[in-house]
Amino acid sequence: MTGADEFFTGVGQISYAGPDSDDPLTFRWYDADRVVAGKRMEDHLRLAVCYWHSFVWSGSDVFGAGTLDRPWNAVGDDPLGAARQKMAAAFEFFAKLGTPFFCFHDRDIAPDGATPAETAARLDAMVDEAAGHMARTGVRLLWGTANLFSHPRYAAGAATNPDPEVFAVAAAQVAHALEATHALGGANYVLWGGREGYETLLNTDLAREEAQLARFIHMVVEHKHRIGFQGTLLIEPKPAEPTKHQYDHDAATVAGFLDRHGLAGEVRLNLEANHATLAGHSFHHEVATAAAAGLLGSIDANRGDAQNGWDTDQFPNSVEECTLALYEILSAGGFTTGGINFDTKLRRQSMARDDLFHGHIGAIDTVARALLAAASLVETGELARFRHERYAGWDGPLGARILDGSHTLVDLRDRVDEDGIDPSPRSGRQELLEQIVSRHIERAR
Ligand code: XUL
Ligand code: CO
Repeated sequence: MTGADEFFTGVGQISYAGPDSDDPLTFRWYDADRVVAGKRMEDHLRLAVCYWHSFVWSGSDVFGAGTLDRPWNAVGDDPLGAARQKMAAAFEFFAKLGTPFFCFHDRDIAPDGATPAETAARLDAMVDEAAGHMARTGVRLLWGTANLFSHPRYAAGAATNPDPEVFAVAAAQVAHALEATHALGGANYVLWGGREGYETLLNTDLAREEAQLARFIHMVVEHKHRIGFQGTLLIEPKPAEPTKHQYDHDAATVAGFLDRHGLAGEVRLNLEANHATLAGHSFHHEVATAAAAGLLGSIDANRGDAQNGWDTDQFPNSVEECTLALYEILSAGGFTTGGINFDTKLRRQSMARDDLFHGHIGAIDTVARALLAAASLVETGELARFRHERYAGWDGPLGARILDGSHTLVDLRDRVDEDGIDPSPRSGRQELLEQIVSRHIERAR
């Protein structure tokens, strides 16, 4: 792409140049075609760029106006023309970066119209536009979603709103966004409960709101099957922000919700690193919890700021944090429909257009290096072997009889008395295991 319609002038195709490269516009670790543990790096990581932070956000915050150089955001009196311009910029970026996927909210790609019919027509027009760009560039859709949190009607939630008419509008919006995702061959559809929560319990009926949310998700499941969408439905947990309390608090909370409402098997999880830390967990904890519950779906990679208590959505830069998450993902068999979406935004002072490249390249190299370390941890089996041996007693006759229900408390009392069972504590070896992880990170090449 050259000429007047090129937005990222001065940046060409980003390519792999190896760990010794000093050029910030090259990959040092991400080598898409390199085979790691039996699969191409690109197919393991399934990287996606998010539309909203990268192309919609102007750099505004609660204290000030937009700062970022984003010429495609100049709307003028032609909102659909501006949306097309923004999409051209987005696909130029995806193609130059070489990431195989992108993710979007309905309102990211098509602005609200004056009437529901105009809003729907705009989305349809922009879905057609996206299909053209996707065919031209080969970029695919990791997931689509609906923005059920920006419009004032959703101030008190969408599905959990006290007004059933708001529920109805949200349902109509999700039906359309799911169809748009299906039309674009999306691999997943995400439900992030933006304002499904409360500001104060004084005006909130928790039991009703949970029942409404469950009904909503059932309707989405039903619509998915009706239209033949083959992708995975994913709920994205977050504990708070924008609401004081969000119902999809963390992986364990959503797992309980899905079980209570007969939704297990229909919905999995999209886990975001910064949401994990806001919930008081490590990202490792959230990924391992989802894997243990069989709910691993996809990842929103980013990082928070240890000194700030809000969702800063910074680009990930900790190889260790990403190695631990990827270790759990690889141990669970790797991504199926999921992948790694960079739900990341620049700092407000990173105003230049090419800063978008710097942020993404650094993040991509971080997860690529983490993949090498995680794959080598899986391959040598050091952690798995230790864990296996730690629980070996449960594969013996005593453990088996406890778990299969044949031993009662009284049986166990008798056995302890008669056999003189007197176990001695064994080391959990945490520091040794931490050394193993460090060694694999240091040697990953
Ligand atoms: C908000 C967030 C969203 C979802 C999609 O914290 O992570 O961008 O990923 O709605
Ligand atoms: Co997210």
